[in-house]
Amino acid sequence: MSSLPHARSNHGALPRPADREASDFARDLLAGLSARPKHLLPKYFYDSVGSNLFERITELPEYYPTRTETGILADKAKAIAGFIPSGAVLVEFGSGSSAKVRLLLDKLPRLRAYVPVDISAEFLDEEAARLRGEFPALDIVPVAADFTTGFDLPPSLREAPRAGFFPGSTIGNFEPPAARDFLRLAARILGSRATFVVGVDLVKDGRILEAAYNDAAGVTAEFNLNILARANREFGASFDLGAFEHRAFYDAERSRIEMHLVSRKAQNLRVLGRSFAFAAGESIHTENSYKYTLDTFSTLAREAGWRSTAVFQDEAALFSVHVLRPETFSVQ
Ligand code: SAH
Ligand code: AVI
Repeated sequence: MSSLPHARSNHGALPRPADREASDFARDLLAGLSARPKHLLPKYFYDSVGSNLFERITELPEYYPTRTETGILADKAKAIAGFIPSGAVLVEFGSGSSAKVRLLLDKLPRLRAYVPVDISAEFLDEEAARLRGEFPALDIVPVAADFTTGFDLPPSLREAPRAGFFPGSTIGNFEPPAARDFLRLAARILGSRATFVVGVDLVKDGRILEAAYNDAAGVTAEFNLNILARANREFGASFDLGAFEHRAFYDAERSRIEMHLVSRKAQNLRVLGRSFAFAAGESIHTENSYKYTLDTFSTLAREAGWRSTAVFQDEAALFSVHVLRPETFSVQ
């Protein structure tokens, strides 16, 4: 596993995560715009602007996942917390505003530490500072990292038992093979006696799904377009945001929402010294959001070495929260 620096005050030879992130974005942007079909990785939505836009999405009436998962966690917090041993380090993958973990923290007074991991470094720091104000006795150790590449826990925390939290159905933004790879990596990070709590959005009527990704207020469109706005901000790219249209639709066969940015006209653009041609109607595929059933997710987890030991869902079966344990876990 490669290791990433945890501190953002790194004055040594290694690039700071923010610098590394910017150069990864440049490389992947050029590769994605050169590919056919054009595509970008959804992790690049999340600079500070993107993280704030995502927070607005979570409040939209059409975007049921956040309030539904929050409802499940609020109802089942005690039962879920019961799987996490006292003295554990709780690692959250893609923590964003750390809103949902508060429900678990309230029930876990004896945690060794909370480690929010997120690629959106500035937003992560702000949210960690806010959380410290609310949980002054808790050791909060933010790690700015890409959770797909692995990271080390600070040495002082390496001996404690570990639990993972991965809410929001961010697992759905991976292709299924990449989701398996991520789950295997999480197993290595969390160890053989881990508990891993994963929020997974469920397959449902396509109309509910399409409404969730095509909100009337246009916030999801702004979130999608932010990936181009970010390239303009960071690299002086020349994307005219008005010349691209947000499109999101459900592919029932693949059980996924696809998000695209569709060029409204034929256009040529310069990005980092290179020129890219777009035909009218040509799209950049920016995100997939896979939806699972309880069984398809349990199977995926099993293929990555995890067993779903408990699963909770809301009454309308919109969303699920799985409690995973390593297949080899045995109660001692
Ligand atoms: N967990 C929150 C936020 C979900 S949004 C919730 O349930 O509401 C997805 C979060 O994952 C964002 O905060 C984003 O910055 C982070 N993220 C996305 N890809 C990532 C990656 N590869 N590595 C680390 N963080 C990532
Ligand atoms: C973070 N992730 C699970 C969100 C999702 O629903 O796939 C991102 C998102 N994209 C559009 N709206 C929200």
